[in-house]
Amino acid sequence: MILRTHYSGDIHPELDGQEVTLAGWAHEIRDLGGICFLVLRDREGLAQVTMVAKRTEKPLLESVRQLSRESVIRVVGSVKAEPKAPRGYEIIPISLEVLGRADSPLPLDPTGKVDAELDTRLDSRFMDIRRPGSLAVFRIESAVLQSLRQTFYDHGFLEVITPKIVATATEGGTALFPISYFEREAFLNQSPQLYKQMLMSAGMDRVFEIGPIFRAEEHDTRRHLNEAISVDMEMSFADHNDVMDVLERAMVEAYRFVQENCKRDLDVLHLDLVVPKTPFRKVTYSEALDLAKEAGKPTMEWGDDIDTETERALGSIIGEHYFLTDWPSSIKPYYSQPYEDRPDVSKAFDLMHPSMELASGAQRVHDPEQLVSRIKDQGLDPDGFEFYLKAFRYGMPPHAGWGLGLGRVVTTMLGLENIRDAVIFPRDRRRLVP
Ligand code: AMO
Repeated sequence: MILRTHYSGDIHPELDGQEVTLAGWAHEIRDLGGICFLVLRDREGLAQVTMVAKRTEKPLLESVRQLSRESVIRVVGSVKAEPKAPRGYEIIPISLEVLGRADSPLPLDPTGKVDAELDTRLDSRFMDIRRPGSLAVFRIESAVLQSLRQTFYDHGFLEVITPKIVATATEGGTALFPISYFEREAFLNQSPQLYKQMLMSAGMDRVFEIGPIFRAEEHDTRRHLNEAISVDMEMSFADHNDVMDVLERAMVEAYRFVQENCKRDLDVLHLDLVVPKTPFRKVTYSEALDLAKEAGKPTMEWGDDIDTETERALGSIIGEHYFLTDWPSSIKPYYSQPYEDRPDVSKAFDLMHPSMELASGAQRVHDPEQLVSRIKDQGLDPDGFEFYLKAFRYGMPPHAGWGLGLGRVVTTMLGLENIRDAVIFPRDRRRLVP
């Protein structure tokens, strides 16, 4: 049996006189002697429960007076239109039941009135998410996921789930988490890269996956975590430009969806969301180096990976979402396809927000011999990739794809300081609980 008839947000003054049952947390108790206010909070907001001492049964009034803040309660009462109350109504209680008592003192102030350090908030994340500002972020994240999935379905993609316990690395240069897998060595996957490509050989044509990726990097930055959620896609009979189009569409649709469906959450965050302008500018790697030089950041040479400082300089020059294209083949993974007439440049791209990278992608090498030689060129052993290479030898279509970091999308969309604010239970070098 569902223990409520309404969320606080479903009630309005026109329900005057109707009996309702609310369930939630005792957000605030204000006892003024002659009158006592209990504010009940649920996911959809706050409801004021009003008790005039003279007109309220003693045991009911006593149970409210003894209630500890943040206890879980269920209130049966009647709606009374009251222009002075928040949302224009109050609840005159008939009965109150305590379903879960809260200890005091609380580890954190859930009203959001008292600021707390990020670490303190993360230590008691369950309590932190009771704060409207934190909840709003995760409601918006849910909307972003809903919108991304819808964009994929609208473009004929199938949702897939691939293994997270794997035998090999996929991305050069990023460290792996080893795990003990019976008598063998295994790892947590860095990316669904090899699997989504194999599904192109399987004829699934267009697939997407939203799931965790694990990177054993020791950096402690505002945009890296050791476990991140990657939104991955792979598309057959398509090139890098086609998948950039899907990425641009997915991003813009996500902004629009949040703008239309998360008004209350955006208000809580005092945000006026602006949908990025399209088409996103395409800046080649070489142009980016020139722009950086003009901006007084001449430290990079062609073939170097773009460092954080240059990335920031580019972000402030360009000032909006952009694609960084045509990367040197030597610094993009072996699976990225070099241009036929310029093998030192690859059909790889990143999607950039002015403050950080959001996604990487490429047209892929689909010729097995070329793939083996690219794997060797990058100092890797093709034997370790046999299960993957096999899928290329029996009819692999041309294909392209990308991976987009969900935490970074939400962080940049909402202007958050730290990716940890956009991840419910973040994992970093220091944090393994909660
Ligand atoms: P890449 O390694 O660039 O590409 O990862 C894709 C996107 O995932 C996000 N991301 C992270 N977010 C937070 N913390 C991290 N440690 C972290 N690492 C990655 C970023 C990044 O842009 N296989 C390719 C994708 C492809 O080509 O399809 C890949 O994994 O937003």
